[in-house]
This record gives sequence, structure tokens and C-alpha cells, in this order.
Amino acid sequence: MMLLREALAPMVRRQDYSAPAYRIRAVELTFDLDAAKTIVGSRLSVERDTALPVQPLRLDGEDLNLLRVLVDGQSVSFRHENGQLVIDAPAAEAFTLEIRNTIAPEKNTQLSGLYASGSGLFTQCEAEGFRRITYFLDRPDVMTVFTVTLRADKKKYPVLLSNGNLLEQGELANGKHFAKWHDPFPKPAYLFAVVAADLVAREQRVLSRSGKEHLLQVYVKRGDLDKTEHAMNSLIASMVWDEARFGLALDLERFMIVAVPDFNMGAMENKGLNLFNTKFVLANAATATDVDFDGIESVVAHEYFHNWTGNRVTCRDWFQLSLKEGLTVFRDQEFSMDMAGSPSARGVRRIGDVRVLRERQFPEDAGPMAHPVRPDAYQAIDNFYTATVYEKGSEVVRMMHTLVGREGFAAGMKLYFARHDGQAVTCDDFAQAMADANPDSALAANLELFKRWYAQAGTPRLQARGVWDAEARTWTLTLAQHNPPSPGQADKLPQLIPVALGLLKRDGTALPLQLAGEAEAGGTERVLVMTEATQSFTFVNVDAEVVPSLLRGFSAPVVLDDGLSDADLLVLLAHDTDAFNRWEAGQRLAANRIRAALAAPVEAPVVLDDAFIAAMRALLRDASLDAAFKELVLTLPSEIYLADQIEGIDPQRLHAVRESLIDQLAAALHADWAWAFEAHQVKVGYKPDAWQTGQRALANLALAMLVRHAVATGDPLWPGKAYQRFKDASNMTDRLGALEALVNAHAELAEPALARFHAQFKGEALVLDKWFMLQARAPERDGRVFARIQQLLQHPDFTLGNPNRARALLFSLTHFNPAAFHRLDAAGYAFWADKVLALDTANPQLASRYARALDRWRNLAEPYRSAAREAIARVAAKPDLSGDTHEIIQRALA
Ligand code: 0A1
Ligand code: ZN
Repeated sequence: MMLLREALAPMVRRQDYSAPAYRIRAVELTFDLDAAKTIVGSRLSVERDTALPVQPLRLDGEDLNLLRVLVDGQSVSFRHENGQLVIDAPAAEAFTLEIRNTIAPEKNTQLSGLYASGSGLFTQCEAEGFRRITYFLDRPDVMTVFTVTLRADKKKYPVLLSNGNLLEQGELANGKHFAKWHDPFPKPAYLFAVVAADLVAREQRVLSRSGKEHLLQVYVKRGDLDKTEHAMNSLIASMVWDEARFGLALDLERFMIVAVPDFNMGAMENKGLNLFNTKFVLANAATATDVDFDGIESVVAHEYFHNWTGNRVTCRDWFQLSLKEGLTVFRDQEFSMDMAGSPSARGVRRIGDVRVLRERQFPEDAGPMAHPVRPDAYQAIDNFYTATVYEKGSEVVRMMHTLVGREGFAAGMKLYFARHDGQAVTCDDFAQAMADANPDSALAANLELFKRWYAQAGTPRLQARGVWDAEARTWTLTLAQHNPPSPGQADKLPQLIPVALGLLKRDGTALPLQLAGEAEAGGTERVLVMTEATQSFTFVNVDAEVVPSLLRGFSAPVVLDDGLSDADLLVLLAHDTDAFNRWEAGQRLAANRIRAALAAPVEAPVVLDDAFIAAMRALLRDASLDAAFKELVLTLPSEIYLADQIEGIDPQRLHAVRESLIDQLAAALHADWAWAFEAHQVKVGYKPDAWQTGQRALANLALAMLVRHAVATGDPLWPGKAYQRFKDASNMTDRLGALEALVNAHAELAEPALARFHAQFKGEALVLDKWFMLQARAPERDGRVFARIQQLLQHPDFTLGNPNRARALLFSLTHFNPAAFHRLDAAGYAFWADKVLALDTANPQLASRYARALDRWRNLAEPYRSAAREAIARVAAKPDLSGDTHEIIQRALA
């Protein structure tokens, strides 16, 4: 059985890369579109690379029904081998290959290739979906000029779209019509897209700086036009930003965004025709929260930015995925920071980005799926669209930015495009361009060392200890790094770690920094570049003991052990000018308390100390700080983050301890929460900007604390107020915040509120997702949340077939609600196994992502650990598991 599976999904290795023996210069595609049976005609202009030895032409294909194959108009002999169509050594160096095949979009539940969603037909081709449409050289280094003719029933599919420019459209017999599209830019097949659906579009004509006119369109189903303004604004803002910051202008006459209700991922950057999960397009104040608005802004920007970083310059092979993804995430993060405006709002965004990294990527790096930013091997490439490739990849780009500076980075980008526009290249090519454009930088001086970030998996541990020498008036910082082993990488070499730092005196003022050997002090913040396993840096003219603020702005994706005491952390929490480290000090103070409680006997009550409470109160009341920042500081580190940091975790214990600390913060700061709630009401019209978002976030946190405390003490006032606010809210952020306060506190009023919410929004798919999600993510109490999830599986609005809905209920439990999932009776694990198997037959990509909920089973305490292992073994025993899920499960058990 093992053998059979591995035959299905052989290991693909980076070192086996070889250039394609054939190129496809141009392709003419015709689609006779129909949900049950679509006929695909393909005319390929193929060229053999005469510099290489003659070899068979091997075309990728999957789930295709082949009708005919012609070479230069003549039938030709071919064979099928390992899922490929093989034509033995065609005679000519250049020839035309004609292929006809059929596909069945409505049976395509994988949502890869051409599939039906809502009443339309849509494609998803990254990474290897094009081969599910027709036979092709489905690899990113084969770039082709596409001309596409679409024919379909006009009533059912009035809108027919593909990449590039519309050449022609018109009527056909039998109620059909056609559209012919041409994309002048050669592109890999993964960037191909087709849409046939009944849609309407918001349109806007814009001029780029060069004076060129562009048509922007956001296509949605009828009735959703009033939810497209924010996506359009985000698109325009992205265009302006990319021209201003990097001199990158839109190269297309027409740029389209299309909303798709069933979508495996967030969105897809197909050339000129971006396809989006509806979740990242549709928003208005009544249906979407501030968080949704933010998500739309960053995903629209992300896909738009791919037009240069991904499409104009693409990846040589899928091992280079982070070349486009890490860089594009970096770009969208920078864009969102620039959009946020103030330094404080930038800091808030940075904290949010680091939170995502540490909650998703750090556990990945510590588990069985740990892989380098540029992986060395995979079975299913779909499994490598990971937090490591995306978020850690972005941190790697950010470190380059730190090392060469803002201007230097822009110069590096310029050189990268000058060298590689129109090419399919590697991560090395990008790093080389950055270094070459900045020959005097620490990056250029240490390029090979720096590139270990691409090659080594795992999160480096950075130990930092400072010693003050009163007599010499020096303070010496000794740094030591260590990177624990990960699968396939037992021994790691030191990495280049940029350590941004400042030194604070105990009164909170910043010390001018002067390293030994320097003539004078230069500022109060700088970046030390660590290049060895251990290294010391001596600062001079230090007259008193200092508190170091290390790794400011989270200048490297490492785990820092700086040995600071609670007293030191309180200084940083009160005074650090770096928003990230100030927040981090508060998180660490809280984490220290949680750790202490976990180490104490179970019966010992967990009591929050006055110093911590006073510090939190002072921060909450500090008039000089933004609400958004306060909300972040006053939110305790998540169970997911903490669980990753603690060995042999008991999720129930952790939940109980954390909940008890929140209860105490709710009680001790009761008057402050009441003040915060009243003081942060937004009294002007709704706008999802940084200021209003912060006000609402803090007011919602305050309300949650007030309701929690009221439910605990039996006081009806705040639950009543929350219910009223829930009913009267003028926007979804406030409405959902109030509902969440009731549900999370297990208030009696939660039930009528949930019923009312469902009735009010039953026609809005994305809002129903919130309704499911909210219930599934509520803090577990006596198994109630798990029981509710079981019930919701039977709800008429629940379906496994829509990825957003499946995520709202299933992933909410297994990925986001550890205390509901990790149960003593192992029912959560049984649930997980059942759902992995159910998802796997229909949608392997979704199933394998879902399966990853138990990646870190080895870090669980008993009896959780054994029970989790048993559930994984049950999934492994299924004989016809998909290649995607098989890879995850087999790694988990390895
Ligand atoms: N390139 C897209 C993400 C994406 C990846 C794979 C997909 O199907 C398997 C779909 C989308 C992005 O980074 O936005
Ligand atoms: Zn991307």
C-alpha cells in the first residue's frame, strides 16, 4: 500500500531541476464552456531546445478526457506515462501541436482547474491546475503568449473573461456568444484564468503617472455591487503606492478582479484577471468588520503587487515560491503600514504581522512540516503554500531591507527588474540583485551567510546577556545563537541576525549609543549585525545599569532569550519608544505569570500581582497612546502562541490558567474598562481607518471584559447593555463585538442574540460564516462549545463543500480553539479524523490544510499525545488517501 501511494506522489527535489527541453511560444485555446462537459481545443506552437539532447515531449495532464492529438495537422503516436502524455521525439525543431479534450467542471470539487461555483465557471491554476484543463508543459519556467476564445450560452454566462485584452466578441447560433482575449505578455500556465458567469462590475478609469489610461473592474454577482467600493479603492491605492515607492506602473490596459464564492485560498494573481475569494472583495459597513476591511486592503494589494513580483518576474520552479510570495507579502505589509499613516499605527500593524508569524510560522518551524523558506523537496506543492514560504519569507526580505536601508532596497528592486524582467528566476537571483545594488552593505559583505535564511529550516534561538562594568563605564552585550534540529537538518550553521536595539536607563530615558572604537555616539537606536555563533559588542560611556531593548521592531524572526527580569520588563512596558518591544514587554510579563501558574500545583489559586495590574491600568489610561495599541497590550498572549513555547503542553490547564487571568483583569480593572468603553465610542460616520478601527477594537475589548465580569458576578447590567448595542449597532464591527462579548462570556442573552443575528443575515454567506465562526471559537466551558459545534454540523446552512463555511466551523475548532479541540475524552481528535477523511475525497487541498491541526501532537502532554497519535494513525490507514493529505500525515508520524 505504501508503495502504491508513493508511486502516486513521488518526491520532487530542487537539485533535480533541469531546464525545459521544449518551449511553448504561443497557444490558442478555445473553450466550449458547459458545466457538465467543456470542450477544450489547444493549438500549441512548440519549439525544441536544440542545445539539449533530443528527448520525448512530455505534457502534464490530470483528469482529462483526451479526444485527439495532431502534430502539424497529422495524427501522431503518443502514450501515457506517469500521468503525462508522451510524444516520442517529434521530427521537427518547431511544430504545431493540436489537442482536443473534454473536462467536467461541475464534477470538479477540488477547486483546481476549471470548476463551477455559484452559477459560474472559474479557473484556479496555481500551482498545477492548468494540467486539469488541458495537456501542457505545466511548469513556471515555460512562458507562453495566450490567445483564448470562449464560447458559451449567453443567458447563463453573459460575462466571458480571460487574461489580457478583449479582441473581439459577438453572437453565435443557438443562444450562444463568444469572446476572444489576447494576453501580450508571455506567462506561465499557472497565471492563466477564465471566467464565465452572470456578473456585474464596478468600473473605474484611472491614469497612471505616465499618463496611460487603465480600466479597472471589480466583478461580483448581481446584488453585491454595494460591497465593492473598498476593493476598488484598495486597488487604486495599491497602484499609486507601487508607482510612488518602487516606480512600478501597471502594464495592462485592463485590470480585473472577480469574486468567487468557492475558493481554496485567499485570492490569485492571474495576469490582469485576479480571482478572489468573496471574503477578500465584498465589504460594506453593515456586513463586514474592520478586520475584514483590512484583509481586503492587504489581499487586493498583495495580488496587485504580484503583477511585478510574480508575473513580470516569475519563479524558475516551485522551490522558489518564496521569491514571489515572501517578497509580495513584504510589499503588502509595507503598503498597509504606509496606509495606516502614523508611526504608532505602523507599530500596531507590525505587531499584528509578528503575531501571525509567531502563531502560525513558529509552530510550523518546530513541527514535522518544518521546511526552509526555499524547500528542498516536496510531494505535493500545494502543501508548501505555507507560513514559512509566505510570512517567514517576508521576514527574510525585511531583514535585507534592514541591512541595506529603504533607498538601498529600492535600488535593489530596480536592479532586479532591470536584470530579470520577463524571466523565471530564483531566490538567489533576488538576493544577488539586492547585494549588487548595495555593494557597501552588510548584506553584500555577508551574502552567502545571509542566504542561509533560505536554506535552513527552524527558528533560531538568540540568547543575549549584558554586563555593565562600572569602572570601565562599559556595557557589553554577548549574543549567542543556536538553531535546533528540524526534519532532515540535524546540524545548523550560524545565521546572519540583524539585532536592532536601544538602551534605556532605569528612568526610561534613552541612552546615546557609542560602540567601543567609535569617535562619538550616534543616535539612540542601531542595528548590530550578528554573523557568528557568539559575538560581543561593547558600548562605552555607560554610567549606570541599563535595560536593553533588543530586537526592536522584531528585526529578525528568532526566539529571544534576553534574561530580563520582570522589573526590567516593567521599565520597557512603561517607556520603550519602540512600539513592538513595548507591547512585547507586556506580553512577556503576562506569559511569565502564566508559566508560573502552570508550574504551580493545580489546586494553587492563580493570583495576578498588583504590579502587573497597575502597569496594565496605567497603560490603559495613558492619554498619549492610541487605542489600537492599548487593545493589543491588554490582550493576553494567545493559547496557540503559548502552547508553542511550552514543552509538553496540557491545553486544558493552559486554558484554565489563561481564562482565570483574564477574569482577574476584568475584575481588577472594572472601573477602567467601564471608562474605556464609554471613552472610545466613535461618534462620526463609519470609516475603516486606523483611528476608528482602534477605537472600536478597544471599546469591544472593554465590553467583553465588562460582560465577562458581570456574568461571573450575576450582574445583569452589562449583558443588557451589550444586547442593546448588538441590536442597535450601525456597523458590523460593533454588532459582532457585542455579540461576541455575550457568546464568549456564555451569557444567557447570547442565545437570543445568535438567533436574531442569523435571521437578520441569513442571505449573506460571508456573515453566516461569522455566525458559525463565532460560536466555534468561543472559549470552551464544560464542553459546551464542542457540543455546539457538533450541533452546527447538522445546521441546514452548513456545508463541507464551500471552503469558507468549512473553515468557519471545522478549522475554527481545530486550528483556533485548542481548549475545545484537545479533550480528555479524545472526541476532538475523532472529530478531526472524520473530517479529514470526509474532506479528502472531495477537496484534497482543503483536507491537507485541515489535517495540519495535529502537526504538533508530539508537544502535547499525556493523555492528549497518545490519543492524537491514534487519530492520526486512523487517517493514515485509509488506503486511498490523496497525495496532499498523505504527505502531511506521513510527516506527522515520521
Ligand atoms: N498565489 C496566491 C495564492 C494561491 C496559491 C495557490 C492557490 O491554489 C492552490 C491559490 C492561490 C497568492 O499568493 O495570493
Ligand atoms: Zn501571493
